[in-house]
Amino acid sequence: MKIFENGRPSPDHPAGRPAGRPAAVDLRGAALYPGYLGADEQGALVDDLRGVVAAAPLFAPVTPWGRPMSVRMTSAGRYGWVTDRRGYRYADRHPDGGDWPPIPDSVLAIWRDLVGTDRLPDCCLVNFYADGARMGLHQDRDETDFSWPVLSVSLGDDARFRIGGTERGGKTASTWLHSGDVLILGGAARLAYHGIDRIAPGSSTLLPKGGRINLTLRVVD
Ligand SMILES: O=C(O)CCC(=O)C(=O)O
Ligand SMILES: [Mn+2]
Repeated sequence: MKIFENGRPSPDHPAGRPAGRPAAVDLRGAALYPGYLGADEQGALVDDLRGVVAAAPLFAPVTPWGRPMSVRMTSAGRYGWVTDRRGYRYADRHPDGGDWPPIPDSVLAIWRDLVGTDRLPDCCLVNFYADGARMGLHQDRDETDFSWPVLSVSLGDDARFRIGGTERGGKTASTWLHSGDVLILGGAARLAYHGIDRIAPGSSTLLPKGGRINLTLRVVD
């Protein structure tokens, strides 16, 4: 069943009407669920992510052109997304050689709720934004099947999210993502250019030392 029709979640799909949750707002074809996760759910996710980071430590990625990225990252799942001089890719091991830990059930529950149970994500990319970190406009296009959406979860400090169309250099729109917001890039927006301009330090108390965590769930192959 299609998740999106005309750029909006289909009313026949769970993503169109999550039970007892806020409805989606259309953000240039992406579906934004403001305040999707309550405070307790956000706290439980952070606890589970501590376990992920203990098993697969955050690392400092470098672009294929040798530029350090300002976020630190790790992954959970069958694959992790990595970048270094060899390029952007999914890898079945952490750069240190260890296994990626499983995706916590608290994270998978969000996917089940909004995308369904036909297929679960293979990768949960974890990005950590300290003060000053950002992410340039890019497409998520290292996956095999773009009919599966990318589901993104924001935790901690607010972030200025920018989204354009499927061509580089087109018009963009931006909005603040807050802790607990969930965003789905699917349908016509699956290959939309998007990025994070900046975070707002101190805007959330969820993470004791501040900063922002973003999770993106992806079906890889
Ligand atoms: O931090 C975000 O909200 C977006 C992250 C992102 O686009 C990515 O990891 O590909
Ligand atoms: Mn992305």
